[in-house]
Parts: sequence; structure tokens; C-alpha cells
Amino acid sequence: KILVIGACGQIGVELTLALRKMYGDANVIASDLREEHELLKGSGPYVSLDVMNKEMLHVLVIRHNITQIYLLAAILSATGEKNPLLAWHINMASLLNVLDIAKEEGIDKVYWPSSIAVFGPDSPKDSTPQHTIIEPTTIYGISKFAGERWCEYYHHRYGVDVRSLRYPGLISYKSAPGGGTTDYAIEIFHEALEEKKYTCFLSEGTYLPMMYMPDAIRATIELMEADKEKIKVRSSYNLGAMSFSPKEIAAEIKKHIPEFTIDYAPDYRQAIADGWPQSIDDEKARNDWGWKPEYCLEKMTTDMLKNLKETVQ
Ligand code: VAH
Repeated sequence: KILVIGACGQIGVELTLALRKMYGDANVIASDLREEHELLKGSGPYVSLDVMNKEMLHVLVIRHNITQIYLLAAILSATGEKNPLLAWHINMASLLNVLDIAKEEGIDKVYWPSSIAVFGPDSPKDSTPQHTIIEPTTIYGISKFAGERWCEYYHHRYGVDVRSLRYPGLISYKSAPGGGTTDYAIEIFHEALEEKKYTCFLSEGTYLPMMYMPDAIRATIELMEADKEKIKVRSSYNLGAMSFSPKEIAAEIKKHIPEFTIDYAPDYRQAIADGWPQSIDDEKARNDWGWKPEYCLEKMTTDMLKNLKETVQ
């Protein structure tokens, strides 16, 4: 049985639905602190779980015969800067609870997402390599980098098969994002449809690595399905698809909504974005387990607007 922790979040909802399609609804238990997300209702078992409660998590793992755990619960970059110690505590304690229970119960596989946020201002900006200077300047980035070290430690020391991806900014329409710096690239679609205008909290030239959610979900499943010996990186794999700036995504949206206009009012999230890479070298993921993205900016924009029009009306 698979347990998804943080199943009501931006990634969790779509990952839960994809896993249920692959393994059968009853075999994927969704859990979150929040109440069950609309899109999950009726699609399989749901339990309320606070991942910070190690005993509760341990009982749940035993009672439901859990053999795989996907840990998606975390405080993201923008929210993390508002309450650094809480973000550090939640992001680290949740991971350590899962890793330690996985070791004790012999869980087959664990998935835990990292982020391009582990890189900082001193990392190379273009085609940021898998192995390079890593000096994160946000608490979110620090917790993800520390988490990567713990994943590698539990793998080499105790043999836990934990796997991880450094996601770029993820764009999706099914479930709301949770306090990220890249969330402008989701808000812009909703505002373009509803208001025909958007005030962006990043400057027009802020070029960031991004990915459409269908690509991110497929990458996660392909990584988890790969034979163990193919997984050479046990910290977290760089993962790339595309890069764009607010100016570029606004121009792409204007092709569909000509009257759309954008203006810019950078806030505290600008400094976070300025410390991140502009593009990612994911050569290792491509070589080790065959990663290949399918969505570019044009294809994503068309798909986002088509799907949001259906849900917004
Ligand atoms: C954030 N969406 O903005 C997340 C992600 C690379 C960005 O880690 O914090």
C-alpha cells in the first residue's frame, strides 16, 4: 500500500490521482492535515494525519501495511521566510519521521521532493550542474539541502531506498499552490482569464526554471519505477523542462487573450528568485533513468488556458 503525505497540496492531489490510476484506488492512502480535497473525494481512502506526530504516523504505517511513502508536506520558500524556525522545524522533522519509520519498518521506497531552491546566488546561474556550489539563502532552500543530506545518509547507512527530485517551479490548474515564489506563473493564468490583467510580484526579466505539472508527475513516477541500480544520485536529481520570465509568459498568454496586460510590483519574493538558477543541467536524470520533458511554454499555456476556461466558467 502507498501512503501520500500532504495529498491535498499542489503536487499531492495530482500525484495521488496518478498513483491511484496506476496501482488501484484502494492501494493509495491519501493523508493531509487539511480536510480531503474535492478532487480526491470518492477516489480512494483518506486519513487525517499530522506528519509531525511520529507515533501516529508509525501506527498508520503498520495498520495499513504501507510499503511506499510519498512525503509532499512542506513549507515553501515565500511562506518559509515569514516564519523561518517553524519552516525549518516542519520541513526537517517531517522528513526525519518518515526516514526513521522507513528504516524501522523496512519500507520498500520513499519519495521526498527537493527543489532548485537548494542553489543560491553563488551557484552557476546557467545550466546549473548536479554537483556545484550549494549555498541556499532561504530557509526553504536550507531545509531542502539538509534534507538531501539526510536522504543520502539514510540510504548509505541503513539502505533506505529514498529517491528525490529537485523540482523547478511547478505550474498546474488542479490544486492551488502553497506559498511559493514561482506561484506568479499560476496566478497569471487565473488573472488573465478573470481580470484580463495581472500585477506580477517579480520583475519582468526574472528568468526561472519551470515545469508543467504533468511533466513533474511523470518524472516522479518514472524515477520511482526505475530499477534501484539505475539511481546513482541519492541526494536529489536536478530536473529541468523549460525556463521563462514573466515577460515571456505574458507574451505567450497574449497570443490567446490579446487584451491581456501585465504590470510589475516586485516584493520580497524578488530577492528569493534572484538567488535561484536561471536554467538547470539535468543530464544525470536523462542518463541514469531516461528523463525527457514533454511540455514547453507554448504547449503548457495552451493546455492551462483550455483547462482553466472549463473550470472557471
Ligand atoms: C517555491 N514552488 O516557489 C516552490 C519551488 C523552485 C520553486 O521550490 O518555493
